[in-house]
Amino acid sequence: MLIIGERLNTSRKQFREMFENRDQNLDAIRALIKSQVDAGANYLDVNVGTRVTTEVEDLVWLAKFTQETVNIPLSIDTPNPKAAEEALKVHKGRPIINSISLEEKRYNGMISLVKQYKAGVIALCLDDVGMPETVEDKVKNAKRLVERLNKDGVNNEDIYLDPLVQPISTDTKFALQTVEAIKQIREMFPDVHISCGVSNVSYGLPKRLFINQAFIVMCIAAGMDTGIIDPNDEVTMRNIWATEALTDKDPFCAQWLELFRAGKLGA
Ligand code: THG
Repeated sequence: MLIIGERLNTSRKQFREMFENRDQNLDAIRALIKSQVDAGANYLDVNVGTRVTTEVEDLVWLAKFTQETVNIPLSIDTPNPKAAEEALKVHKGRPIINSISLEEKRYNGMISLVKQYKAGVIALCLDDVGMPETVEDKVKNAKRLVERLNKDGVNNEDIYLDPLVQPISTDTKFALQTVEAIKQIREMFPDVHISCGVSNVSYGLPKRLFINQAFIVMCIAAGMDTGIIDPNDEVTMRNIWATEALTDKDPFCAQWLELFRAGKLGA
């Protein structure tokens, strides 16, 4: 599974406070970056969306600082093509642009960047009509996205379809609908990536982590291969590895055995 670390996001109180006084918190921010990579993140998501008036310069700062600290690429998380463009200018390696959608303005603003930087792109199953309300809508939007991106020269291996995880505190059918959408999208497109912001599912509930830890198992079993998650949660990571072994994604259980030998499965 491709792990995108979610913790560099100013919608999280802890990071927002660090970021507001970043000159006094460089060591703490560095530690937050490094700990995610040490825990197994392959990409780090960078999101300063709450900083509306300074988003462009703040995203550039965070992208630069992160890549001076660790040697992995970023998931550049913004709906704003200008912010994405400036962050891409300072980015090293193969970025993921998070995200494009079927919203006309967003699609047109982002697609030229995807092509110019040969980036991976997270594609939200969303159009100008709004959030998809049914499994059928999610899958229909996924199909439209793949067709349109292919037509614009983007290969399936660079597309990360995001069926959009909504909180079960709003409607307890939401988790199952996402899982069903993942299943159907996986059947339709065996070689496209499917990515979810798993932690969204528990928004508004206490003890969110327990819900996230269970949900990620369901998503992987349905065919998700990329997750925007908290890699510093050991149970989440263990659940990912265990589910990969259980779903034939870990030939000969070699990864599981290697993690055991390296002492990464705990006591
Ligand atoms: N799809 C895509 N991108 C995304 C999302 C998605 N980016 C943002 C988000 N959803 C994924 N990232 C997060 C980051 C943090 C939390 C949830 C999703 C989160 N964090 C705190 C926590 O750990 O409990 C909340 C409390 C706090 O610290 O303030 O909930 O779906 N493409």
